[in-house]
Amino acid sequence: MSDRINLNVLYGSVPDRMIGTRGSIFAYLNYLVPATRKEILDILINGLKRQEYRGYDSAGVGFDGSNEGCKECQIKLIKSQGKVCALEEAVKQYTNVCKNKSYDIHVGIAHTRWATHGEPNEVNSHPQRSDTNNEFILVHNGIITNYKDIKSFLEKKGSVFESETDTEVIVKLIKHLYTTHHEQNLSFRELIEIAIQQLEGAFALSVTSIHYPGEIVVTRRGSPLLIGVKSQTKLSTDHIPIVYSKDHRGFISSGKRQEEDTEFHPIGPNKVVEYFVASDASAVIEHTNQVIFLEDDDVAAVKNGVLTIHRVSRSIDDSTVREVITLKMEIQQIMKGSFSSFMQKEIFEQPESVVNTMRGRVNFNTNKVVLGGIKDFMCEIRRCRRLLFIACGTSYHSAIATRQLLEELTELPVMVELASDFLDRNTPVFRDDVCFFISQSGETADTLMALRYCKTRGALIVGITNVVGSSISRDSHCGVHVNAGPEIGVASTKAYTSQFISLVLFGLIMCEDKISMQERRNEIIQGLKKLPEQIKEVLKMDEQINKLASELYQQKSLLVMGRGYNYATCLEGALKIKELTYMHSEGILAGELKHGPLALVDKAMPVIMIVTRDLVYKKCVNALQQVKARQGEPILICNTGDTETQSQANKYVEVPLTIDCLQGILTCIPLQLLSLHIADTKNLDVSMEKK
Ligand code: UD2
Ligand code: MG
Repeated sequence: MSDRINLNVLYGSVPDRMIGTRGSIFAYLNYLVPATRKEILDILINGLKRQEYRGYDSAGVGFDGSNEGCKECQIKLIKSQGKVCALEEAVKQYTNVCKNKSYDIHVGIAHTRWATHGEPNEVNSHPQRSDTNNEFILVHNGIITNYKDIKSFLEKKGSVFESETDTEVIVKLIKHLYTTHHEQNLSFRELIEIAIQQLEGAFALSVTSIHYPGEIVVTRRGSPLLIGVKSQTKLSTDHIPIVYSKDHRGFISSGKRQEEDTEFHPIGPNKVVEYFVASDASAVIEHTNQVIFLEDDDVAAVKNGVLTIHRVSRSIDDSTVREVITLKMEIQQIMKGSFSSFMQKEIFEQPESVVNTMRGRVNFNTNKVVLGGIKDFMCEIRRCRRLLFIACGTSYHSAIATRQLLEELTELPVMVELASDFLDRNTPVFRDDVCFFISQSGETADTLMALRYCKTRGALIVGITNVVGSSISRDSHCGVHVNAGPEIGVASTKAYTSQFISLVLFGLIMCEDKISMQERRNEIIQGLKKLPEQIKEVLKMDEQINKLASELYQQKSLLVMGRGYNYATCLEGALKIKELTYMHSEGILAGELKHGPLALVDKAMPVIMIVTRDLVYKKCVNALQQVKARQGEPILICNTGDTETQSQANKYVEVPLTIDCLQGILTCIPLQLLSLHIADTKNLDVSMEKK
């Protein structure tokens, strides 16, 4: 363990991962849109519910709590441990008084917290406050790494802390700066800009204050945050210009006030408007599809109903506007919508989910790949002696699918292990090993146990997970969130393709400095770029695959054969079929055919063979001949327009040709669809959801 820390000191600072806050933020500001207290609180609570999948263990809201004849509690905080419905209950108790009180202008903020520093109790929940009058309140996701320094500074100035969180230092710092800069009459936004310049680490913040009624300031660095805009009048532009504080006024705390830049803004003053701030778009989509994704260090402020986005200073590659994006995504993204099951929905989401995996990580113009979650650890990873990939089920298949490529690109020994077997064997693990743990949920018990086993032996632990805040994500030293979006269907589909791509991206980073590999690297990156369109092509085969399913559903058994890069597809396809249709199915390495499995093949045995145009094509055709020699009638998964191969079988499904190492992403989708349709045809319920 101490060695690990030393390495980190040598190779760049690594933030203390064990503190900070995950969970989600939701805020609502209505401007000249009258809303009752009850309506406002319903919107806030619902915003939290939409983001529950992000994981949390306590929740809270802050809103105007003043009641008729009672001035003292202008901002009211209600917080509770446990689920959002517990908070909802607490809110109901409170709003029995004056629940119909109506506001033309109101700001409310809400939060779910995943306790990583300080227990999940009410005091540690957000909003955190500056003082017992709740003058400033704030919700935060992320980690403030220098909170101890700020805390001792503030304690010297007389602040008294009530929680164990790093978050409380931010809000107390804001109050401190408000007091010390009082004569400068700072705007709310200027105040927050000064405060965040003192912060190190990662954050997404939403702040409100009794000193700035009807205003909100939100900002981020390293944690996601977006703003939804809902206005009756059409927005006059689709972008919001960024205002650079230094361009305009020399230096931020010069004291000279600048008029708010209303002339830049699509929503003029005194127009009716509502703003929704959230960590995830799924929370705002039911209110509006006009969304602005904030970038790191953007400071967005709403004052008099006008939204402006500021940056303290300009760097060279900064874009000067933030687009107002019209989300195509409907609430269907969180709800099943017209799909018959979540699994079907998730299969059809893959053109988008693979983009989300690559978003912000792959630059297709410069062929540069960045994985923010492991970049600080790359030196250590490059120096390792061996890479281990440990997982179960589908996640294991994603490692099988990329093993050959990872061996090629990293030139390191690569081991791919099933977690249970790995533990059974007491496999030796060393300090100079790098161990990857792949899991959609991040909670897979065997994988988690293997993680702990490797961690105690001093290896570097890297997570590849879909669920932010999951156990594997938290217990790993670093990692990659595959960002496939919530996967609710029990049978993993889009998480698989996203894990696959995440591992490919890792391989691409490992070889970025190897001159001899540049051509290959660039070819793969350009292949990735085309994938979403190609996945759409594969999904068009749905009807044809449905027909195949109706021919196969009464069979007892189904074999799936292939080799090379498509071997993982055979294993994954067979697993999907078993899992969903209760049919026996086996993924067979075509190279092993003559060592036994061929005995299973006869006229009656359905066989699916994957034969795509790569380096093992000839060998696959050879296996195809062997199957046919035994009266087998294989169904092929082959490349679009490959008539030579297609002529060898009566039935085939076409998938577009891509780079060899990515072909498995396209060949696995017909098998996802096939298993779904067989299950449907057999009237089996695939709709059970993950719990
Ligand atoms: C982060 C933000 C993303 C966006 C982006 C902008 C999160 C969760 N991600 O994405 O929303 O703002 O920055 O550049 O806020 N980690 C583990 N184990 C795992 C997976 C992840 O420890 O299994 C860690 C990882 O080392 C990193 C953090 O979690 O510290 C976030 O990982 P990521 O893959 O989401 O990071 P990134 O930079 O792509
Ligand atoms: Mg982690």
